[in-house]
Amino acid sequence: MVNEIITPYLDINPDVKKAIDSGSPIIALESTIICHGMPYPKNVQTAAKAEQIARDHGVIPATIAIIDGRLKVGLTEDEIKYLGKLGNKVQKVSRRDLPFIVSQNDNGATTVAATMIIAAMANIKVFATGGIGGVHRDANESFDVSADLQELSQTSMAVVCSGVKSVLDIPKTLEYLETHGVSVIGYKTKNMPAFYNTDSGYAVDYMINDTKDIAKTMKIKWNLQQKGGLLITNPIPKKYSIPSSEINKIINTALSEMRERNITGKETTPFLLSKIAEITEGKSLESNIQLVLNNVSLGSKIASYFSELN
Ligand code: PSU
Ligand code: MN
Repeated sequence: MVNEIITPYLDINPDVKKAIDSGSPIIALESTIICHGMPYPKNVQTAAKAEQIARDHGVIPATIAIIDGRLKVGLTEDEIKYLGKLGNKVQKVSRRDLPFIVSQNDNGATTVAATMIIAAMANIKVFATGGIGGVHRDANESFDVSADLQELSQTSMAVVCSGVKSVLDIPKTLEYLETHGVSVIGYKTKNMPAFYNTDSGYAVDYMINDTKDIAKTMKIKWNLQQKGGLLITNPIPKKYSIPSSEINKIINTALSEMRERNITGKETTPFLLSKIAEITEGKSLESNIQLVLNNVSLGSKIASYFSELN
C-alpha cells in the first residue's frame, strides 16, 4: 500500500508494519513536541507514556521523526531517548524543511505538518498531539501562519489536539480552517478549547459526543473524495486547566519578551512554551503533558473505531 517512489526513504517500524498489513489501528505521534515543546527528561517520559496509553487501547503508536535522513514511522524507545536528549539541537522540520533534512542525512523533529506528511505515506489516518500551529496574533504584520493549517487542508488525517493556545489568534485560525474546508469538531464541547483551558470563547463547527460518530464522519468525508483533514479538539482535563485570567497575563508577558528579543519564525512557539513554563514554575508544563496524554487516549479510541469501518 505504500507508494514505491516513497518507500526508499521510509523506515517503518516492524510493529507498525504488522499493524498496516493486518489493518489494525495505528496512531501517529509527533516529535517537535519532544525536542522543542518540553524539556528533558519530561519530554522522553511523556513520549513513552503516550505510546503506552495507545498500546493499552490496543492501538500501535507510531512516533514520527527523521533520523540520519531516514523518515521514521515508529521510533524505538532508544530513538525517542536519543532525540529527546538532543532536544532543540534537532532541527524543527515542517513541510518546507523536509527534503533538505533528508538530503543532508540529518535528524529532524517533525511538526504537525511534517508528521502528517510522513504518517500519510504509511496510510495512517489518526494523529494525536498537544496543540497545532495557527495564525499568529500579529499575522497582519508578520504573515506568520503555521504550515500546519495548510497541511490540514490537503492531507487526509484526523488530528486530535486541545485546540490552539491564545498566543495565537484563535478566531483568525478558525476562519482560515473554514476557508480551507477543515472541519473543527469539539469532542463533548461546543467551545473551541484554548489548550491550557477548556474554552477560548469561540465555537467549534460541530460538537460530537461519541467517538464512533467521529470515526464515521472521517470515513464519509474521505468516501466523498474530500481530501484533507479534520481537527478534533479535546479540552484539557478540568483538573489541569489554568484559568484564562491567569494564563493570558503570562502569555502576554511571554509575547512581549519575544518581541523585545526579536524572536521570529519557527523559533516563536518553542520560545513561548518554555517561557510560559518558566513563569508558571512548571505548572503549564504539567498541563501540557496531561492534555497530550488525554488526546492520545481519545485518538486511540477513534483509531480503533475507524479501523473497524474499513
Ligand atoms: N504547540 C504546542 N506544542 C508544540 C507545538 C505547538 O503546544 O510543540 C509545535 C507543533 O509541532 C506544531 C508546531 O506543529 O509547534 C507549529 O510550529 P509553527 O508555528 O512554527 O508552524
Ligand atoms: Mn510560523
